[in-house]
Amino acid sequence: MPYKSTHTFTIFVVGLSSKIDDLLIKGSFVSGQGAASAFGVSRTAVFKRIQQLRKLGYDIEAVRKKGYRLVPRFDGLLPLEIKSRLKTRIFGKEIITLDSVDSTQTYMGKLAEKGAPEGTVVLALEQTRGKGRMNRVWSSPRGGLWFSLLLRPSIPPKELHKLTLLFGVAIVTALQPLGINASLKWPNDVLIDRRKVCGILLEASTEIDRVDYVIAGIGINVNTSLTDLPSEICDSAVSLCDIIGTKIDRAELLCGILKNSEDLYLEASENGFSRVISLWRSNSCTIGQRVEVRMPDGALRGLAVDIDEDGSLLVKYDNGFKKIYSGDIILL
Ligand code: BTX
Repeated sequence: MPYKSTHTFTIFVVGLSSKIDDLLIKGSFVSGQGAASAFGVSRTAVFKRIQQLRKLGYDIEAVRKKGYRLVPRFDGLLPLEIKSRLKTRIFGKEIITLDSVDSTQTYMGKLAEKGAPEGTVVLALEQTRGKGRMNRVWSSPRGGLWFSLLLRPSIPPKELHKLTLLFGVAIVTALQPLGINASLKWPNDVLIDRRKVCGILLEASTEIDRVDYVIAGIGINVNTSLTDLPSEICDSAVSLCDIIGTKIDRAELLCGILKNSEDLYLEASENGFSRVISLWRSNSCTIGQRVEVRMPDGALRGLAVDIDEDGSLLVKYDNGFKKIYSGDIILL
Protein backbone atom coordinates (compact mmCIF):
# COMPACT_ATOMS: atom_id res chain seq x y z
CA MET A 1 0.00 0.00 0.00
CA PRO A 2 1.30 3.47 -0.81
CA TYR A 3 -0.17 5.24 2.20
CA LYS A 4 2.62 4.63 4.71
CA SER A 5 5.13 6.73 2.90
CA THR A 6 2.91 9.73 2.21
CA HIS A 7 3.90 11.51 5.42
CA THR A 8 7.08 12.88 3.95
CA PHE A 9 5.19 14.08 0.94
CA THR A 10 2.69 16.10 2.92
CA ILE A 11 4.44 17.98 5.67
CA PHE A 12 7.84 18.29 4.11
CA VAL A 13 7.13 18.84 0.43
CA VAL A 14 9.01 21.92 -0.63
CA GLY A 15 10.24 23.49 -3.83
CA LEU A 16 9.36 22.01 -7.17
CA SER A 17 7.26 19.12 -5.85
CA SER A 18 5.09 21.44 -3.85
CA LYS A 19 4.59 23.78 -6.84
CA ILE A 20 3.56 20.87 -9.06
CA ASP A 21 1.30 19.46 -6.34
CA ASP A 22 -0.39 22.85 -5.96
CA LEU A 23 -1.24 22.91 -9.67
CA LEU A 24 -2.55 19.35 -9.54
CA ILE A 25 -4.74 20.13 -6.51
CA LYS A 26 -6.33 22.97 -8.43
CA GLY A 27 -7.38 20.48 -11.10
CA SER A 28 -5.16 22.22 -13.68
CA PHE A 29 -3.20 20.42 -16.37
CA VAL A 30 0.52 20.52 -15.65
CA SER A 31 2.37 20.77 -18.93
CA GLY A 32 5.86 19.29 -18.74
CA GLN A 33 7.33 22.08 -20.85
CA GLY A 34 5.23 24.88 -19.25
CA ALA A 35 6.04 23.82 -15.69
CA ALA A 36 9.70 23.34 -16.55
CA SER A 37 10.02 26.91 -17.94
CA ALA A 38 7.85 28.46 -15.21
CA PHE A 39 9.81 26.82 -12.39
CA GLY A 40 13.22 26.94 -14.07
CA VAL A 41 13.80 23.18 -14.04
CA SER A 42 14.10 20.44 -16.64
CA ARG A 43 11.12 18.55 -18.08
CA THR A 44 12.67 15.41 -16.59
CA ALA A 45 12.40 16.92 -13.11
CA VAL A 46 8.69 17.55 -13.68
CA PHE A 47 8.19 14.04 -15.03
CA LYS A 48 10.03 12.59 -12.00
CA ARG A 49 7.57 14.19 -9.60
CA ILE A 50 4.65 12.85 -11.66
CA GLN A 51 6.17 9.36 -11.53
CA GLN A 52 6.74 9.68 -7.76
CA LEU A 53 3.09 10.55 -7.28
CA ARG A 54 1.96 7.64 -9.46
CA LYS A 55 4.10 5.31 -7.34
CA LEU A 56 2.34 6.64 -4.25
CA GLY A 57 -0.96 5.51 -5.74
CA TYR A 58 -2.24 8.66 -7.45
CA ASP A 59 -4.09 8.36 -10.72
CA ILE A 60 -2.49 10.96 -12.99
CA GLU A 61 -3.62 11.04 -16.58
CA ALA A 62 -1.42 12.32 -19.40
CA VAL A 63 -3.15 14.12 -22.28
CA ARG A 64 -1.22 15.04 -25.43
CA LYS A 65 -0.56 18.76 -25.80
CA LYS A 66 -2.12 19.48 -22.41
CA GLY A 67 0.01 17.67 -19.85
CA TYR A 68 -0.71 15.81 -16.63
CA ARG A 69 -3.85 15.98 -14.53
CA LEU A 70 -4.75 14.45 -11.17
CA VAL A 71 -7.87 12.30 -11.28
CA PRO A 72 -9.16 11.85 -7.73
CA ARG A 73 -10.45 8.27 -7.33
CA PHE A 74 -13.81 7.48 -5.79
CA ASP A 75 -13.17 7.10 -2.05
CA GLY A 76 -9.51 8.02 -2.65
CA LEU A 77 -8.00 9.14 0.64
CA LEU A 78 -4.51 10.17 -0.44
CA PRO A 79 -3.65 13.74 0.65
CA LEU A 80 -3.71 15.39 -2.78
CA GLU A 81 -6.96 13.64 -3.70
CA ILE A 82 -8.59 15.06 -0.59
CA LYS A 83 -7.04 18.50 -0.98
CA SER A 84 -8.25 18.73 -4.58
CA ARG A 85 -11.83 18.50 -3.29
CA LEU A 86 -11.47 20.60 -0.14
CA LYS A 87 -13.05 24.04 0.09
CA THR A 88 -11.50 25.10 3.39
CA ARG A 89 -8.92 27.73 4.30
CA ILE A 90 -7.26 26.12 7.34
CA PHE A 91 -8.61 22.64 8.04
CA GLY A 92 -6.80 20.05 5.93
CA LYS A 93 -4.05 22.31 4.63
CA GLU A 94 -1.69 19.56 5.80
CA ILE A 95 -2.96 15.99 5.47
CA ILE A 96 -1.21 12.79 6.44
CA THR A 97 -2.73 9.52 5.33
CA LEU A 98 -1.49 6.38 7.05
CA ASP A 99 -2.23 2.82 6.13
CA SER A 100 -2.35 1.62 9.73
CA VAL A 101 -1.57 3.25 13.07
CA ASP A 102 -2.29 2.56 16.72
CA SER A 103 -4.30 5.77 17.10
CA THR A 104 -4.40 8.92 14.99
CA GLN A 105 -4.75 10.82 18.30
CA THR A 106 -1.40 9.55 19.57
CA TYR A 107 0.24 10.21 16.20
CA MET A 108 -1.14 13.73 16.10
CA GLY A 109 -0.04 14.36 19.69
CA LYS A 110 3.58 13.96 18.60
CA LEU A 111 3.10 16.32 15.65
CA ALA A 112 1.35 18.87 17.86
CA GLU A 113 4.26 18.86 20.30
CA LYS A 114 6.60 19.51 17.36
CA GLY A 115 4.57 22.58 16.39
CA ALA A 116 2.39 21.25 13.54
CA PRO A 117 0.02 23.97 12.32
CA GLU A 118 -3.64 24.33 13.15
CA GLY A 119 -5.78 22.41 10.70
CA THR A 120 -3.39 19.47 10.24
CA VAL A 121 -5.30 16.24 9.62
CA VAL A 122 -4.05 12.72 10.28
CA LEU A 123 -6.19 9.92 8.95
CA ALA A 124 -5.66 6.19 8.98
CA LEU A 125 -7.23 3.40 7.00
CA GLU A 126 -7.28 1.32 10.18
CA GLN A 127 -6.36 1.85 13.82
CA THR A 128 -5.03 -0.98 15.92
CA ARG A 129 -5.68 0.78 19.24
CA GLY A 130 -8.34 3.41 18.51
CA LYS A 131 -9.18 5.50 21.56
CA GLY A 132 -12.60 6.31 22.96
CA ARG A 133 -13.27 8.46 26.02
CA MET A 134 -12.21 7.38 29.50
CA ASN A 135 -9.74 4.79 28.19
CA ARG A 136 -12.41 2.98 26.24
CA VAL A 137 -11.54 1.29 22.97
CA TRP A 138 -12.78 2.59 19.62
CA SER A 139 -12.98 -0.22 17.13
CA SER A 140 -11.51 0.98 13.83
CA PRO A 141 -11.34 -1.65 11.09
CA ARG A 142 -10.71 -0.83 7.41
CA GLY A 143 -13.57 0.89 5.65
CA GLY A 144 -14.22 3.50 8.33
CA LEU A 145 -13.28 7.16 8.44
CA TRP A 146 -10.86 7.59 11.32
CA PHE A 147 -9.13 10.93 11.64
CA SER A 148 -7.75 13.56 13.99
CA LEU A 149 -7.71 17.32 13.43
CA LEU A 150 -5.36 19.69 15.21
CA LEU A 151 -6.72 22.97 16.58
CA ARG A 152 -5.01 25.80 18.37
CA PRO A 153 -8.07 27.71 19.55
CA SER A 154 -7.98 30.97 21.43
CA ILE A 155 -10.78 30.08 23.82
CA PRO A 156 -10.52 29.54 27.57
CA PRO A 157 -10.08 25.90 28.68
CA LYS A 158 -13.52 25.89 30.34
CA GLU A 159 -15.15 26.31 26.92
CA LEU A 160 -13.39 23.38 25.29
CA HIS A 161 -16.28 20.95 25.67
CA LYS A 162 -18.30 23.15 23.33
CA LEU A 163 -15.99 22.07 20.51
CA THR A 164 -17.37 18.53 20.89
CA LEU A 165 -20.82 19.95 20.24
CA LEU A 166 -19.46 21.88 17.24
CA PHE A 167 -18.09 18.73 15.60
CA GLY A 168 -21.33 16.87 16.30
CA VAL A 169 -23.24 19.54 14.39
CA ALA A 170 -20.68 19.55 11.55
CA ILE A 171 -20.99 15.78 11.14
CA VAL A 172 -24.79 15.60 11.23
CA THR A 173 -24.95 18.42 8.68
CA ALA A 174 -22.41 16.69 6.40
CA LEU A 175 -24.53 13.53 6.44
CA GLN A 176 -27.69 15.32 5.31
CA PRO A 177 -26.73 15.58 1.59
CA LEU A 178 -26.37 11.78 1.64
CA GLY A 179 -30.00 11.57 2.73
CA ILE A 180 -28.97 10.41 6.18
CA ASN A 181 -30.87 11.77 9.12
CA ALA A 182 -28.54 11.42 12.09
CA SER A 183 -28.99 13.00 15.49
CA LEU A 184 -26.90 14.01 18.46
CA LYS A 185 -26.74 12.36 21.84
CA TRP A 186 -25.10 14.50 24.49
CA PRO A 187 -22.21 14.97 24.72
CA ASN A 188 -20.35 13.22 21.89
CA ASP A 189 -22.34 10.60 19.99
CA VAL A 190 -23.87 10.75 16.56
CA LEU A 191 -26.70 8.26 16.29
CA ILE A 192 -28.92 6.87 13.57
CA ASP A 193 -32.09 5.27 14.93
CA ARG A 194 -30.48 5.23 18.38
CA ARG A 195 -27.43 3.32 17.13
CA LYS A 196 -23.96 4.81 17.23
CA VAL A 197 -22.48 5.64 13.83
CA CYS A 198 -19.82 8.05 15.05
CA GLY A 199 -17.86 9.00 18.14
CA ILE A 200 -16.00 12.22 18.89
CA LEU A 201 -13.04 12.46 21.24
CA LEU A 202 -11.48 15.76 22.26
CA GLU A 203 -8.05 15.76 23.88
CA ALA A 204 -6.35 18.97 24.88
CA SER A 205 -3.08 20.31 26.18
CA THR A 206 -3.85 23.31 28.37
CA GLU A 207 -2.37 25.68 30.90
CA ILE A 208 -4.44 27.30 33.65
CA ASP A 209 -5.98 29.96 31.47
CA ARG A 210 -5.02 29.09 27.93
CA VAL A 211 -5.25 26.25 25.47
CA ASP A 212 -2.08 25.11 23.77
CA TYR A 213 -3.75 22.70 21.37
CA VAL A 214 -6.75 20.45 20.94
CA ILE A 215 -6.87 17.20 19.02
CA ALA A 216 -10.36 16.44 17.77
CA GLY A 217 -10.67 12.73 16.95
CA ILE A 218 -13.58 11.61 14.83
CA GLY A 219 -14.48 8.03 14.04
CA ILE A 220 -17.30 7.16 11.64
CA ASN A 221 -18.47 3.73 10.57
CA VAL A 222 -18.73 4.42 6.86
CA ASN A 223 -18.01 1.41 4.65
CA THR A 224 -17.37 -0.90 7.59
CA SER A 225 -19.49 -3.97 7.84
CA LEU A 226 -20.98 -4.62 11.26
CA THR A 227 -19.42 -8.07 11.10
CA ASP A 228 -16.01 -6.35 11.31
CA LEU A 229 -16.91 -4.86 14.69
CA PRO A 230 -16.72 -6.77 17.98
CA SER A 231 -19.94 -8.75 18.58
CA GLU A 232 -20.65 -6.94 21.86
CA ILE A 233 -21.21 -3.61 20.07
CA CYS A 234 -23.03 -4.90 16.99
CA ASP A 235 -26.46 -4.16 18.47
CA SER A 236 -25.58 -0.61 19.47
CA ALA A 237 -23.53 0.35 16.37
CA VAL A 238 -24.46 1.04 12.78
CA SER A 239 -22.58 1.93 9.62
CA LEU A 240 -23.52 4.34 6.84
CA CYS A 241 -23.21 1.73 4.08
CA ASP A 242 -25.62 -0.52 5.97
CA ILE A 243 -28.16 2.29 5.94
CA ILE A 244 -27.65 3.40 2.34
CA GLY A 245 -26.89 -0.01 0.87
CA THR A 246 -23.90 1.15 -1.20
CA LYS A 247 -20.32 2.27 -0.59
CA ILE A 248 -19.88 5.90 0.33
CA ASP A 249 -17.10 8.21 -0.83
CA ARG A 250 -15.24 8.87 2.43
CA ALA A 251 -13.16 11.65 0.86
CA GLU A 252 -16.29 13.61 0.04
CA LEU A 253 -17.69 13.06 3.51
CA LEU A 254 -14.41 14.14 5.09
CA CYS A 255 -14.33 17.32 2.97
CA GLY A 256 -17.91 18.10 4.01
CA ILE A 257 -17.10 17.64 7.71
CA LEU A 258 -13.95 19.76 7.47
CA LYS A 259 -15.79 22.53 5.64
CA ASN A 260 -18.76 22.56 8.04
CA SER A 261 -16.56 22.44 11.12
CA GLU A 262 -14.23 25.17 9.85
CA ASP A 263 -17.18 27.47 9.13
CA LEU A 264 -18.61 26.89 12.61
CA TYR A 265 -15.19 27.19 14.23
CA LEU A 266 -14.39 30.53 12.57
CA GLU A 267 -17.79 31.85 13.49
CA ALA A 268 -17.47 30.65 17.10
CA SER A 269 -14.03 32.26 17.35
CA GLU A 270 -15.59 35.59 16.30
CA ASN A 271 -19.02 35.52 17.89
CA GLY A 272 -19.07 32.69 20.43
CA PHE A 273 -20.91 29.37 20.36
CA SER A 274 -24.56 30.50 20.26
CA ARG A 275 -25.11 29.23 16.73
CA VAL A 276 -23.45 25.88 17.55
CA ILE A 277 -25.67 25.47 20.61
CA SER A 278 -28.79 26.33 18.68
CA LEU A 279 -27.92 23.93 15.81
CA TRP A 280 -27.03 21.24 18.32
CA ARG A 281 -30.43 21.70 19.97
CA SER A 282 -32.28 21.34 16.68
CA ASN A 283 -30.38 18.17 15.73
CA SER A 284 -30.56 16.53 19.13
CA CYS A 285 -32.19 13.22 20.04
CA THR A 286 -31.46 13.96 23.70
CA ILE A 287 -33.67 16.92 24.54
CA GLY A 288 -37.16 15.93 25.63
CA GLN A 289 -36.02 12.36 26.42
CA ARG A 290 -35.89 10.56 29.72
CA VAL A 291 -32.25 9.82 30.43
CA GLU A 292 -30.01 8.17 32.94
CA VAL A 293 -26.92 10.24 33.62
CA ARG A 294 -23.88 8.26 34.69
CA MET A 295 -21.29 10.27 36.55
CA PRO A 296 -18.21 9.17 38.47
CA ASP A 297 -20.11 9.72 41.75
CA GLY A 298 -23.31 7.87 40.80
CA ALA A 299 -26.30 7.82 38.45
CA LEU A 300 -29.30 10.10 38.12
CA ARG A 301 -32.55 9.61 36.17
CA GLY A 302 -34.63 12.45 34.83
CA LEU A 303 -35.84 14.38 31.81
CA ALA A 304 -33.27 16.08 29.56
CA VAL A 305 -34.90 19.49 29.22
CA ASP A 306 -32.39 21.55 27.30
CA ILE A 307 -28.81 22.26 26.52
CA ASP A 308 -27.57 25.44 28.13
CA GLU A 309 -25.57 28.20 26.44
CA ASP A 310 -22.53 26.93 28.39
CA GLY A 311 -22.92 23.51 26.70
CA SER A 312 -24.14 21.68 29.80
CA LEU A 313 -27.17 19.38 29.75
CA LEU A 314 -30.07 20.53 31.88
CA VAL A 315 -31.82 17.58 33.53
CA LYS A 316 -35.08 17.81 35.49
CA TYR A 317 -35.29 15.19 38.19
CA ASP A 318 -37.57 14.59 41.20
CA ASN A 319 -35.87 17.17 43.40
CA GLY A 320 -35.26 19.93 40.89
CA PHE A 321 -32.88 20.65 38.04
CA LYS A 322 -29.26 19.75 37.56
CA LYS A 323 -26.71 20.94 35.03
CA ILE A 324 -24.50 18.13 33.78
CA TYR A 325 -21.08 19.12 32.49
CA SER A 326 -19.52 15.71 31.88
CA GLY A 327 -20.41 12.04 31.98
CA ASP A 328 -22.35 9.53 29.91
CA ILE A 329 -26.06 9.43 29.35
CA ILE A 330 -28.33 6.54 28.42
CA LEU A 331 -31.54 7.29 26.53
CA LEU A 332 -34.30 5.46 28.43
P1 BTX B 1 -16.82 6.80 23.63
O1 BTX B 1 -16.04 6.51 24.86
O2 BTX B 1 -17.98 7.71 23.70
O3 BTX B 1 -17.31 5.46 22.96
C1 BTX B 1 -16.59 4.26 23.11
C2 BTX B 1 -17.59 3.11 23.15
O4 BTX B 1 -18.30 3.04 21.90
C3 BTX B 1 -16.93 1.75 23.32
O5 BTX B 1 -16.80 1.44 24.69
C4 BTX B 1 -17.89 0.82 22.61
O6 BTX B 1 -18.99 0.50 23.44
C5 BTX B 1 -18.46 1.69 21.49
N1 BTX B 1 -17.71 1.53 20.22
C6 BTX B 1 -16.41 1.20 20.01
N2 BTX B 1 -16.11 1.21 18.71
C7 BTX B 1 -17.25 1.54 18.05
C8 BTX B 1 -17.58 1.72 16.68
N3 BTX B 1 -16.70 1.60 15.71
N4 BTX B 1 -18.88 2.04 16.39
C9 BTX B 1 -19.80 2.20 17.35
N5 BTX B 1 -19.55 2.05 18.66
C10 BTX B 1 -18.27 1.72 19.01
C11 BTX B 1 -16.11 7.82 21.37
O7 BTX B 1 -15.75 7.37 22.62
C12 BTX B 1 -14.93 8.55 20.72
C13 BTX B 1 -14.37 7.79 19.56
C14 BTX B 1 -13.33 8.57 18.79
C15 BTX B 1 -12.66 7.72 17.76
C16 BTX B 1 -11.72 8.52 16.90
S1 BTX B 1 -11.20 7.65 15.50
C17 BTX B 1 -10.00 8.80 15.16
C18 BTX B 1 -9.41 9.23 16.48
N6 BTX B 1 -8.33 8.35 16.86
C19 BTX B 1 -8.61 7.66 17.96
O8 BTX B 1 -7.84 6.86 18.50
N7 BTX B 1 -9.83 8.00 18.41
C20 BTX B 1 -10.45 8.99 17.58
